[in-house]
Amino acid sequence: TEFDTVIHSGRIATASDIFDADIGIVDGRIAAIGEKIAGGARRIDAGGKLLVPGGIEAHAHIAQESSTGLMSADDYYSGSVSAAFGGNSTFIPFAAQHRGQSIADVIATYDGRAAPQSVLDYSYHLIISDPSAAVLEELPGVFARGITSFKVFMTYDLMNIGDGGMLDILTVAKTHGALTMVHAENNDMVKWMNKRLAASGLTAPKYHAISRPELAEEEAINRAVSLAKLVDAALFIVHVSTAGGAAIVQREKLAGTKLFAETCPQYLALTRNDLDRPGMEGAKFMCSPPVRDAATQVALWRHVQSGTFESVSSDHAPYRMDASGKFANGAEAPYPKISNGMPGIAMRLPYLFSEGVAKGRITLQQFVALSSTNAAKTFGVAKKGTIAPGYDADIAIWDPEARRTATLADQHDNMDYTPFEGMETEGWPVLTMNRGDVVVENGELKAERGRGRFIARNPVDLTGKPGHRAKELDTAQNFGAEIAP
Ligand code: DUC
Ligand code: ZN
Ligand code: ZN
Ligand code: ZN
Repeated sequence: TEFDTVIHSGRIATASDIFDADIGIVDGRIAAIGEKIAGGARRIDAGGKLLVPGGIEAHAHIAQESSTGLMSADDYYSGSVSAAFGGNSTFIPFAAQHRGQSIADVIATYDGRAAPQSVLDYSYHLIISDPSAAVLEELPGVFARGITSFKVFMTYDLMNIGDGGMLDILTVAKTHGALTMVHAENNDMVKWMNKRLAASGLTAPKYHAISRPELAEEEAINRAVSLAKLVDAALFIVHVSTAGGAAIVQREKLAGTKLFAETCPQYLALTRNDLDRPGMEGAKFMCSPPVRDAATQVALWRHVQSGTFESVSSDHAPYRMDASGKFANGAEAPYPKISNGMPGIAMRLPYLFSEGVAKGRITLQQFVALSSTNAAKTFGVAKKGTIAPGYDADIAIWDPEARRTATLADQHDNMDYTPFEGMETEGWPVLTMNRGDVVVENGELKAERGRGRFIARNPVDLTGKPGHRAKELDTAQNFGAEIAP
């Protein structure tokens, strides 16, 4: 075989194995893995470093308007570049429907934003804020295009679709093998807290953390799981931030529920004390659900270790500390009017490697599973997520010994801060490859704007998740009556 590229002298790590071998690449695919591979138009010396599947970032807000119309700071160029510097080969941001928009228009809009700009392969999860009959009728066309996951909200007045709307979405998703992702926070509990805090004149950024109680997440996760179980549909809980919420996920997985979940570095690394800074600086650490406390961090790490979460995702939601972002409603805005979200797409993997692998909390194989392999499986990304013949050459070379201090410059995003500023990390991606193309090498961008391709995804794989229809929807237990699916 004539290889386009051979990566030699590296140590390959997958979700199952660690072994020393060379990789031969032809036409963007891994063509051979062997002890010594000769040839290659280009030979890349890995110098004994780690070769892992490039990260698959399954949760990022890129070129997305919030429900109030505010555009995120990163577009598909800066967002994909930042992801690549952080060791990711592929990402799956959201295409967001706002009320009244047709889904076809939403997808066309995001195609226009992504295709000319992305340096990495990409797909979208479709956010649905308005599950009208017309919208539900559009969904089969969305699956046909390989967009096989949705996100819905249980919170925010302009986004939440109510329990009935969720049942409609879950039912359509089930019919087509799609996965419904949910932002689980009880909207009325948050609004009630906001009212009480406002009545007491408590409007500083730190009160954002108080306004979204842990119980609001726990209640909503419980409810979301119950809705999914009624119709026996698959559900993915995004950005789990509480020990109680994670415990529900763990319990339901044990019971065979068709359930998946993620947490994010901010919930493992930051606490509500980070919001308690002079002036408005705490706004840097405002995201929803909010960061919690030290005990939560310990509990969430246990769940990362023991398999409650498929993935650790960034939830990159970049808003600058100025009128274009956090302070669109004024420099002194009360916390409910400060834009919600924090950046972190380039820090996800260095953080997880450093605090996870280097500190001995997780194995290297778990790192690969949590950063890439599980996202590929959960979201139906074929031919990515591992290093094996026939798979895309989506590979990151990691120097496990590199020590760095997190800086804004290292993020390569379009932000004016990083919430991880000053964090010491051990382990760093020195080269990122996507479909055989070197995208980032030794701190330099090597790829062209727009080289990334849209990835059509497969239906959700529910192997090992038996589930069960609620008895009232089970024909045999329902006086023999068929109820429309
Ligand atoms: N949900 C997210 O997933 N990200 C940012 C803010 C939010 O509400
Ligand atoms: Zn809009
Ligand atoms: Zn969310
Ligand atoms: Zn998000």
